[in-house]
Amino acid sequence: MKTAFITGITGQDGSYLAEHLLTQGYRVVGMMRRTATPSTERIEGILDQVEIAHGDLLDQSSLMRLLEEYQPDEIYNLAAQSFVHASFHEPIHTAEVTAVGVSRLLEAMRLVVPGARYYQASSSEMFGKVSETPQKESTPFHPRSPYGVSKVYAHWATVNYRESYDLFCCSGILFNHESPRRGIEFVTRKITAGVAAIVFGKQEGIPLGNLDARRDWGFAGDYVEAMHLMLQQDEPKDFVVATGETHSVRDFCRIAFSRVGLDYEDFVSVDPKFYRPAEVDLLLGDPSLARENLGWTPRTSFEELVHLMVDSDLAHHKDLGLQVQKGSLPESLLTTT
Ligand code: NAP
Ligand code: G4F
Repeated sequence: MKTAFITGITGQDGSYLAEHLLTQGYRVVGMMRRTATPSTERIEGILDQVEIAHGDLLDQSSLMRLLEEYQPDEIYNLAAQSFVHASFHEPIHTAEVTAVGVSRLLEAMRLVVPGARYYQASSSEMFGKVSETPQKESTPFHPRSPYGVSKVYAHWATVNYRESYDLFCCSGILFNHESPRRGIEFVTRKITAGVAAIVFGKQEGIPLGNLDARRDWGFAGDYVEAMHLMLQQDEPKDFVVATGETHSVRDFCRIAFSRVGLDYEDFVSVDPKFYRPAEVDLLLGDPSLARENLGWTPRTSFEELVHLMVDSDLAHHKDLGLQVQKGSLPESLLTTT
């Protein structure tokens, strides 16, 4: 039985990856940092099947101790301060966790378990002000936020450990991926949770920032499979993971509201406080290499993703016993279970 060590197991991707690796027969160890209120909501269903280990990317000794104790075959580094907007307000903390934290973990791996395989959660935010479209593995980086800058550092640190010490280190350059488990501050979930709250009379409207930003949005459940596949190859390599389609925030709003028979223009307003000092206007990935080398393709379309998220947020409100005040529930939610 192989042992996988996942940092960020309490996050969106960590929860899906843990579930996927359990189905593949792995022993799964998830690293969690100490917080006043434990954030295990996303892994409630698998808590009895995974081992939780306490550590922090800010603390070198905890990383060394955990790798020594669990001797993982595969390390998935998903932990980060991952919210771009917050990185403008907390640039130093973001750099400490999202950038230097990666050096801490790579160094722990080099010293303690050099034979392990390492996955780094790189990001399409590294392309930032894009110099070509679509973006592929060779597209130059031009990050536009402290988060993006930190991810570029982390990406090159991963490449450097591969080249310097011959370690099996890979980066997945993942474009935006979402799910019903997406954090509420990210735009997709903010919209779908807002739609549900409006339908059930809990909210009047949704204030957003730049509606014209375009992203290549996929489903997180599909993307974690690519992470695992990268560590099963003969040679370590970096891969873009994306759908190859781009849509605007406005498109997302239109589909989300039409799912409940409403027009987004009646509910969405623009509030400059959600604008960023520097924006990433357009992301569109070319996943050809992942398709050819890993046999990976996304299975969930953009429209299916939006519906999946809206339906999940509606179901949550319905389960609370609330009554529909505006619009209508989709057919799938009309039957009582
Ligand atoms: P997420 O939901 O924000 O999860 C981040 C995880 O990191 C949480 O488990 C969090 O723990 C943990 N964490 C934060 N600071 C830590 C620290 N100092 N020590 C240990 N753990 C810490 O992010 P996600 O969407 O799952 O993304 C996973 C990774 O992929 C991140 O590195 C992100 O930057 C990257 N990425 C995401 C996307 C995307 O579209 N989702 C795209 C490209 C790359 P708490 O629960 O305690 O906060
Ligand atoms: O949902 P977002 O906050 O995601 P963003 O900035 O693209 O970052 C996400 O994807 C990256 C991969 O490219 C990850 F590396 C990163 O960790 C994270 O998961 O914003 C998406 C777009 C932006 O252009 C933003 O300006 O939506 C625009 N937007 C418009 N109104 C908004 C809002 N974003 C947020 N969060 N909130 C708004 O009200």
